[in-house]
Amino acid sequence: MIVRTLAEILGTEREVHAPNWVSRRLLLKQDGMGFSMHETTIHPGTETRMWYRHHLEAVYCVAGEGELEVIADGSVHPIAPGTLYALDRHDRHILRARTELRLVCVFNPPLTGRETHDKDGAYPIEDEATAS
Ligand code: 9YT
Repeated sequence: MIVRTLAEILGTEREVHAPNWVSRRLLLKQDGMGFSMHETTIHPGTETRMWYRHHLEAVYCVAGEGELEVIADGSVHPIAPGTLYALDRHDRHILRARTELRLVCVFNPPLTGRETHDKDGAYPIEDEATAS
């Protein structure tokens, strides 16, 4: 059984900062669940372009206001508490935070720890990460 709190993660290796966000990685590959689970805070006024080529991600908003643009069709969806989006087609997308967004994010396959976005807004798969 794993019991863990956000407070335990703050300031540790499981807290990863990027220019537009900070990700607290509650569950990682090494925890053996088959997925990783993070609490991600997106900074207000930011726009983040992402394309998780190697991962599926589901995102559930618990606080804040923003919007999600799907590049393929140009559709724009409001993001607010209670809204989930799932990138089931590795969709290229842009996330805009009007206010600070607090999101619960799940990745399959699980992240291993310190990943941050590459130039395309992707995370590497493990083989790429260990090769570089
Ligand atoms: C919504 C999103 O993907 N934000 C980027 C950070 C990512 N969720 C993470 O690593 O926690």
